[in-house]
Order: sequence, then structure tokens, then C-alpha cells
Amino acid sequence: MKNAFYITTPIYYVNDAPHVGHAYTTVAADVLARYHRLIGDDVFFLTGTDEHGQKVEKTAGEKGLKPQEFVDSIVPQYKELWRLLNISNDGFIRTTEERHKKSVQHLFKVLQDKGDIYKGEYEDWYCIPCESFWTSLQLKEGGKCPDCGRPVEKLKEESYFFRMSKYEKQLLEHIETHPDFIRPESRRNEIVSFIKTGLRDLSISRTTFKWGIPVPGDDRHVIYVWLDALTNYITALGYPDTDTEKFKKFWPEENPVAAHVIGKDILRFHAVYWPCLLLAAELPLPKTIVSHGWWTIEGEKMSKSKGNVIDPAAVAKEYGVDEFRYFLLREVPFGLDGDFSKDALVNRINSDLANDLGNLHFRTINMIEKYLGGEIPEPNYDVDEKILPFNVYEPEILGLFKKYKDLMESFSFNDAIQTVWKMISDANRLIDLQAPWTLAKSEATKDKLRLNNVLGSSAQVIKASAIMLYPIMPEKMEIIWEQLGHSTHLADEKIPIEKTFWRYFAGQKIVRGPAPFPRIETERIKAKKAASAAAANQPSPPAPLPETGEGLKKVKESVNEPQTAAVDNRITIDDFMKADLRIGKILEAERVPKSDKLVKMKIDIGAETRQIVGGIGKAYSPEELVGRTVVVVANLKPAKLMGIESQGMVLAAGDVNTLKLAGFDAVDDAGKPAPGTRVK
Ligand code: ME8
Repeated sequence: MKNAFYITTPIYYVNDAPHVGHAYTTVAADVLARYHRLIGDDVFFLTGTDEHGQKVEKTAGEKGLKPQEFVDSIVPQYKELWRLLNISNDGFIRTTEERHKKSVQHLFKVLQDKGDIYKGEYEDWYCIPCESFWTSLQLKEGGKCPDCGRPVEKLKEESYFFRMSKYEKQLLEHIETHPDFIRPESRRNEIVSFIKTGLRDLSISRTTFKWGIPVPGDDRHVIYVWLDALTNYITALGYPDTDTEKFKKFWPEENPVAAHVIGKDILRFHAVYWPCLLLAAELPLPKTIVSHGWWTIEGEKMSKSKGNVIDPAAVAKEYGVDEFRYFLLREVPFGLDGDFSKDALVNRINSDLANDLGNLHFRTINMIEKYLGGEIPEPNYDVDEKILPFNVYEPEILGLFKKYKDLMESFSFNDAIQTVWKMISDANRLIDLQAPWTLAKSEATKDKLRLNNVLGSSAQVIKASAIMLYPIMPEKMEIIWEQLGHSTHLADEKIPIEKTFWRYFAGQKIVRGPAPFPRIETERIKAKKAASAAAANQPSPPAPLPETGEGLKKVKESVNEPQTAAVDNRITIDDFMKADLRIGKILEAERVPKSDKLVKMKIDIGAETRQIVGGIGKAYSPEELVGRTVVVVANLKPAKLMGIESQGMVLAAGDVNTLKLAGFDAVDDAGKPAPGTRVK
């Protein structure tokens, strides 16, 4: 039987156009909805708009519109944005809908009939923009609203009250016995401390404005906007009719399935008010309330007056919808605050999507076409000892899949993405180390099988990545899926994550198409490059060179062509200088057991002696190597090759059997640069 999964976003206020913060929450909820559909769950994904309240009434008046006319003019902006961002919501709720009015009034009556609502008088400091009362203790210095910092006014009004205090103990107990109820844990602790200071009864009606749902039987009052808004989560399931299949499936009596995704600003309403209202109405509680952090813009709080509000539609149109979605979830761990900047977005696109994933996909597809007639090969692990890197082989991928699943289900999107990147980086390394372009030239059976192994493993990694990244980048992953020769759509796939399903597609014909992730060259980046080239007095950089070579050998191959003709892979002198190339002298060399290619060397690079493992054993014997002057990439992260740590790389060019080391051996000894000299 399918598991049900109910996922909601906050319903957004309509007094403003949507911005990047709203987009963030909705994209995160969409990722969860898509993930759960992918693993076969029965999903209901809800978003919507919060349309009542004094602020809306006021803004509409300022614009000379009736509140309803005003909200009707804003809601399409939200719907349009969600369409553009590929949000797959199943429901959209507006609090001005008749079904919602009926639902809220019913809930009010239920609480009233139970004796949990009473009429009293409320007096406190009130912030009109936030529609919140504050006690004097809560006010910020200077008597300002603790949320928005604006002035507050003392307000006294007749009000209906909800006996929230009555549910304090029950709520605490629920939170303590349900560790998943409030996520992340730091926020749960915050809420527990708040409850322990004592819950006050909640004022749940207003007489100071009209734009709201009337209190049943007392038209002078409208229902407090938070009671109105929170009820949306059950209205959308058909409340007050709780006897339907839909209601029972998504708001079951036992084993709850609802996850409310919200920003940390509204946690208290969701983790205290909402459960107390549900407890009073004798309705089950949601499973999880997950709150995320806050986005600032280039280090500053987003605000209209600062003019730094980011329009998500404009960003998505300029940089790509999937690229924007990826950035939002990759850049900051869910739950923590993050900073949005276009430079950070472009960096992510260029480094993660174009260089890592895009490059792996593009060159694998190209090589499968060029060397294997376009047919995806079956990796055959028996032919070869497992050559590092490991995260491209089936058991390791299965392990990563399980890890990914746990991370997605605990809302750790950023870690889930990094798990996928382990495979992607390793598959790129495998290609670099194994040099399929060289293997393809060999007639030896072993090399042919090895070629299948490398390209089959890479294709497998791409397939697994397409599946795991589909919830985040649905459009681009469909393209990759199609280019891998699938005739199905990922959106229709139901994938039991535990199975090695990604593997069995050998024999499928790849379909070549445009590169999914072209690099982005912003005017700013171009200007920066031009400036540093000019500063270094460099002639114009040469025509684009293909990206990435054969690992130990910096050799370029036609199959590694840039992803599209328009892609510019040139680098600046600054980029080049990031590579710390040093003169090294080989002190010792020995073959790595069980490998015909790898040699372990001790190389003096001036300040220290490094152990470097290089794939040069077919062209050089260890004896020939000792005493040579070579060029070493000294700031390469250490890697293990056949279990042996390599602390750098030596440069060489040519076919694996006949390659030549780059160096200065032709120079007479006296003129030879000393170990440690920087190569520029
Ligand atoms: O609070 N960073 O609506 P709202 C991250 N109607 N997320 C942000 C953000 C930022 N800078 N700014 C906004 C309301 N958000 C109520 C909700 S629910 C029953 C009623 C996101 O339009 C975040 O999800 O002010 C936050 O919780 C939500 O927008 C607030 O949206």
C-alpha cells in the first residue's frame, strides 16, 4: 500500500509581491513533494494565500480598491510564479474562498461549544503591520515591535479568547514524546522553553477592522487572522467534513503524515497555537513542523525601503529555473540562515552544474557515441580490479542512495545533494584516471572491457544522479534522462530507492542533445576577466581549450570539447595562478603492486618531500624516473590511488604507453631550476 504524504507551505500574505524568501519555502516543499512521489507515496501538496486582515484592508483602501478586488489582483502573481518555478502543488487555497469561511466558522463553533472560547477584554501593545499584540516585556528597546521594529500602539478591545492555557501540559507532553514534531531540534528547544514560561489565553477576534471572517453569531467581530490562516491546512482536505477518504488519508487519526514547511518567523504560530487549536477540536496533530532559516540579500535584510527585494521570477528567467532551485537548496543547510547573491548563484552554476555534472554528462554521452556507437555499455567489474575512485560502483551507489533517502526525509537537502556530488566527482575522476580516449585506441581485449567499465559506470552514475536530483531540478533531469535513452518520464517513475534499479539500462541508445548546463558568463565576470588579463599585460587568451584532461596527464582530447560552441572555457591569469606548479626532483620510484601503470614516487619539491602516485609506469621504468626534474601540481588535494595516498600530481603528455614527462631535463644541470621553484 502507498504511504500518504501531506506537505504544505505557509499561505502567503497578499499585501506584497512574492520574493525570494517565499520562493525558497515553496521550492523546498515542492522538492519534498516530488521526492515522495518519486518513491511512490501518495502526495497532496498544498500552497495558497492568506488574504484577510487589517493590513490588506488598509493597502486596498490606499489603492482605491475594495479588499476583494485588491487580493484578486495579487493572487495571480503567486500562481504565475509557482507555474514558472515548476511548483507541482495539488491544491491552492485562498482564505477568501467560501469553503474556507465555512471551515473556520465551524472550528470556532466547535471550540465555543466546548467552552474553550469566552468573551473578554483585551488590552496590550499592538503592531498593525504584524497584526500582533505584544506585552510590554516583549517590546524592543524604545517600545517598538519585536518583529518588525515599527512603533506599536496601545489597544483595548472586546475580544473572544481561546483557552490556550488549558492545553499547555498536553502540548508539552506531545512535543516531548514526538521528537520529529518540531524540526530542527534547536527550534524545538526554543518552543519548549517558551511554553514552559506559561501559555496565556489567546485573543481570537478583532473589532477594529472588518476584512475577515465574521465570528458566527456576532458580526461585530472578525476572527483573528492566525486562527483563520492556520485552519487552511484542514480546509483544503475538506474540513469540516472529516469523514471523507481524502481527510482520513492526509489527516489520519494515527500515524500522522502532514509536514508543514515554514520559515522560522512563524514557528510559534505553528508549533504552539495550531496544535492547541487542534487539541481543543479533538483533531490529530500534524507529523512535523519544519522551519527553515532566513535569507538576507548580499548581507542585508530584505526590505522594500532598501530596494534589495529579489524578484524570483526575474532571477529564474535570467539564470534558469532549475539552476535557481538548485542554488536555493544547495547553498545553505536547511534550518540555517543564508545570504543570496548573484555572484554566489553564478559560482554554483558554473562550478557544480556546468563543470561537475554537466561535464560528466556531456563527455560520457559524447564518448559513448564516439567509441561505442551510442550504446550504453554494461560495466564489467570482473575485468579490472576496482580502481579508485569507489563511489561509481554499484554497491557504493546503493549505499549513497540510502544515505540520500535518510537525508531527504530529515530535510537535509544540502547534505543530500552533497551525497550525489560524491558520485559525480568520483565519476569525473574515474574518467580522468582511466582515460577512455586512450583505451579506445587500444586493440587489447582488457582495454576494451575497461572502456566499457569506465563509460558504463559513468552512465550509471549519471542515471543515479538524474533520479536523485530530479526533485530539485525536474526539467534538466528529464532532459538528461531522455539523453540516456529512456522513453519514459522521470515524473512518472515510481522508484523503490532500495533497489539497484538505476543499473539495468545497458544496451540503451543515447540520444545526443544540447548540454544541459552551459556556463554562465555574466557581464561582471567578463569585465573582471578582461581587467585581470589587462593588468597582467597578457595577450588575448587563446581559443577555448577543451576542459579537463587525462588526470595525471594534462593532455587534451577532442572528445572533451567544450559543451557547446558558445561555451567559453578560457581562464584568467588569476585562475591559472591558483594551480601551484613547482619544480620537483624524483628521489625514489617503485611500481605499485598489481598495477601495470601506477608508480609511487618520493619527490623533493623544495620545502618538503611528497609521495606522489602517477600513472606513468607504462612509459617509464622506476629506474628511469629517479633523478628526473618534473613539474608537480603541489596544491592538489591528496587522493588515494589503490589505497596509497598521492599528495600531488606530475605533469605529462601523450598516450599512456608512450607519454613524456614535462620537465627541464634537457637543460644542463647548472641551469636547471631548483626543486620548489614555481612554474609560471
Ligand atoms: O507569515 N527568508 O505570510 P508571509 C526565508 N500569512 N523565508 C522567508 C523570508 C526570508 N527572508 N521572507 C519570507 C505569513 N519567507 C502568513 C503565514 S501560514 C498559516 C500563514 C517565507 O507572506 C517563510 O516561509 O509573511 C515565511 O514563513 C513566510 O515566507 C512568511 O510569509
